[in-house]
Amino acid sequence: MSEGGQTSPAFTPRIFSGIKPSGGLTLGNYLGAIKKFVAAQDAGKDSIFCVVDLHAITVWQDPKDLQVATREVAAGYIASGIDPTKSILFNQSQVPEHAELGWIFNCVARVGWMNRMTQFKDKAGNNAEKVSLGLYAYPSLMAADILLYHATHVPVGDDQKQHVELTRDIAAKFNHDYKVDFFPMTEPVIEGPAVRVMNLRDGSKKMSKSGESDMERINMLDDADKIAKKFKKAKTDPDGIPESIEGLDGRPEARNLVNIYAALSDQSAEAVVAEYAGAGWGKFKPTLADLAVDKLAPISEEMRRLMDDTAEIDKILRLGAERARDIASPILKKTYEIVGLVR
Ligand code: AQP
Repeated sequence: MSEGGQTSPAFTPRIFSGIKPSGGLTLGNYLGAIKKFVAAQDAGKDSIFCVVDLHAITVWQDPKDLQVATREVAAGYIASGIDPTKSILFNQSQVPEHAELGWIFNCVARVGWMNRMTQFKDKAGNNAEKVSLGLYAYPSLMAADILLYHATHVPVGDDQKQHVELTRDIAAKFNHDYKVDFFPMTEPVIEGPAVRVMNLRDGSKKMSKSGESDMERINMLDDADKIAKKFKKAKTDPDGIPESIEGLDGRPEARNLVNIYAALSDQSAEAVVAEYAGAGWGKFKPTLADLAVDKLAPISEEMRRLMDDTAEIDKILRLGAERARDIASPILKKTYEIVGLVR
C-alpha cells in the first residue's frame, strides 16, 4: 500500500529515510525499514539513508554509547545491503543543514500539531514537563530531514506514519504562506506484513531498541542461542496456528510471530498460516527461530566485521555527508531566500 495523496510531478522521485542510533538495531528496524531500503536501492531508486543522531539525543544518550550505536546503525545498513556507492549514507549531524532547516520548520509547524503526535505522548508519558524540548520538536526536524532533499517517498514502519503526514502539513503550509511550490508532498511508503513488529512479551506494544527488557526484542547482533531463547519465551496463547488468517483476530502475539515469519520469508501472512495450519507453538517457534538465524546471522557477522574498523565506517559516513551536502545546501539556500533571510 502506498499511502498519502498526490506527489507534485515537478519533483523527481527520491527516497529518504533514517534510523536513530538510540541503541542497538532490532528486528523491527530490519523488517520495518532496512529490508525495504535495500529493495528500493536495488530497484534503482535514487536513495538517501541517514543515521539520525540528532534525533537520538532528544532523550539522554551516553556519549560513548552514542558513538557505538551510530557506527552500529551504519554497519547495519551496509551489512544488510546498502551500498554507499549507490545510495548516499551519512549521519545527520555531519550535514548542519538539517538543523538549520529544522529551525525554519519550527517556525512553520504549529504547537497544536505537535500536541497531536502520539509518539511524543507515548514517550513523554506522565512526564511531559520534564522531557526535552527537542523530543517535542522532533517531528519538525524529521520534516527537515526529508524535505532538505526534496524527497518524494519515505519508506517507514507504521509508527512513523503520523510524522510523515506532519511533514506534508509543514510542506503545504510553507508553500502556501510563501506562495511557492518549493517543497514536495512526500508520501509515506508502508508496505508488507511487518509494518509494526511487536514486543515479544506484550503484543500491544511495538518492539523498540529502548524497551525495558532485552527479552522483548530480537537485536540484529543477537547470536543463534539468544534468538532461539527469545522466541521460545515469546508470549503466545494456548491455541497454535489457526486454519485461516481470521483465526489470528484478537491474538496480537500470535499474529506478530506469523507476521515476522512472513516478512523474513518474503511471503504473505496468509501463506504462512496455510503452510502451518494446526501446528502448535512447540513446532512453529523453533522453525521461526531457525529462519531468523538463517537471515540474520550473515548480516550480524558482517556488522561485527565492519564495526571492528571504525575508521572505515567513519570514512564512509564522511564521504556520504559530502554528497548529501551537495544536494542539501542549494535547497537550504533557496529556502533562506524564500523566507527573506539576508545572506
Ligand atoms: N517495531 C517496529 N516495527 C516496524 N518498523 C519499526 N521501526 C522501528 N521499530 C519498528 C522502523 O525503523 C525505522 C527507524 O526507526 P527509529 O529507530 O529511528 O525510531 P523508532 O521508530 O522510535 O525506533 P525504536 O526502536 O522504537 O527506537 P527508540 O526505542 O529509541 O524510540 C523507522 O522507519 C521505524 O518506523
